[in-house]
Amino acid sequence: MDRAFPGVEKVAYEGPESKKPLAFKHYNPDERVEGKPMREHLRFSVAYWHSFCNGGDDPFGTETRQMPWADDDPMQAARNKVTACFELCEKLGVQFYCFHDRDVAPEGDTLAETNENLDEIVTLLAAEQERTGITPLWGTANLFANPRFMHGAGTSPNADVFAYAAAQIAKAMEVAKRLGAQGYVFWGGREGYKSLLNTDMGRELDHMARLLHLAVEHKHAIGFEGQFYIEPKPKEPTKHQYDSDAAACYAFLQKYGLVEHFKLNIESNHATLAGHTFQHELEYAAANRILGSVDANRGDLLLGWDTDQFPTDLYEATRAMLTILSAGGFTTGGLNFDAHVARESFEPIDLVHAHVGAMDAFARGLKIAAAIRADGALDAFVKDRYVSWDSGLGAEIEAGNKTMAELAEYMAAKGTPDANASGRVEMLENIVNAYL
Ligand code: XLS
Ligand code: NI
Ligand code: NI
Repeated sequence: MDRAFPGVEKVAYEGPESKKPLAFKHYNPDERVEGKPMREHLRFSVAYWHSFCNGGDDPFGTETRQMPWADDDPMQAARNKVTACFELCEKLGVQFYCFHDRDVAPEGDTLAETNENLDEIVTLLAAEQERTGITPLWGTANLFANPRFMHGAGTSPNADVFAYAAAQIAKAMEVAKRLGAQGYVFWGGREGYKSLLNTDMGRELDHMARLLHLAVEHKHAIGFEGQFYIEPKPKEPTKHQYDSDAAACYAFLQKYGLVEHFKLNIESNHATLAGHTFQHELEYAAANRILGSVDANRGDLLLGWDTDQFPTDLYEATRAMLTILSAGGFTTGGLNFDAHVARESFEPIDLVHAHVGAMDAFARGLKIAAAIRADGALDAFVKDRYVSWDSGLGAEIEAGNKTMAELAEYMAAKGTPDANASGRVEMLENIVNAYL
């Protein structure tokens, strides 16, 4: 195959003054922020499915994208996608990629044939990894596209489909191990319902938990050391998905004794579909110590579906990086661009523009967030807001040293509480704007 992105050079950092479209104005991989190079903070990843599989079709029209890696023979197309993916990652200077089993290799007539196809392509991926040093941020199994998963995978009423899903996860996890993936994602694409009239919700949730327990056991059995993540999403394709948001995932993990084995992969567009902001989901995960990784994209608040646009909103990127930095940054996780180009952006070079802009947006968000933190512009205010809890009565309550009767007695004697202080919402918004 000819090179997938002809004429595109390795994208270089040129600084904020550069007017060159395919240059980084802010992402300078070696520049240190809070004591660590930007590349280690951001840990960018290319999403195989959107970049190399999604041709731009929608319910009203067919594929538009020019995909030089396409071929009538699906296995040849799969081979071509491998080189295209590594060419893109190298030209962008991205260290990671993410994929579903079915993104990289087509299904055969039987599970055995399917696994053979996968093994052939994984050998090519391993060789490209060896050549470039690029590795998977995470792998996953596609348990939603094939019609066999019409009723769900782990939550299917058909036990054989559950078994098929288990077989697919086992294989995908072995592939993740072989390729040295840093993690493995569970996104419950069809783990939900269309109608409660035909659904035994309690039983489905128990089955989902069983599948995840089996995955944990298998992980230990094969010695895969990557981090497990659940990716919350409330709807689409189903009417309701059980992993609807970070709080629902956390409740599920706690109920079934799975918390220690999982973190969350928070996706920006899924947060807004759940009626939350991206930062809310990140904060909730961080507050409960289950923030693991991020699918960095952007929705359209006027539309009610997962538009998966490339993230270019500086406010959003800044807010996200504030939470990620204060949570201590990524360890196994990173920023995976779970995003596709617009249907009308059909040339291969559009994919490069899209990634360059998204990487720059997060680099800028990182620098702005670090500057806000360096000045203590928000932290000091927040800390001070809770000062009544640092000593005296507040500290006693926090320590569990006061009964409700004692508090009633205290307030009866005092009569009225100490005066409240202003929340200064607008002042804080103005402070953040001053850094942008
Ligand atoms: C779909 C999800 C999916 C996961 C991986 O909405 O974002 O792409 O990231 O299965
Ligand atoms: Ni995603
Ligand atoms: Ni999504």
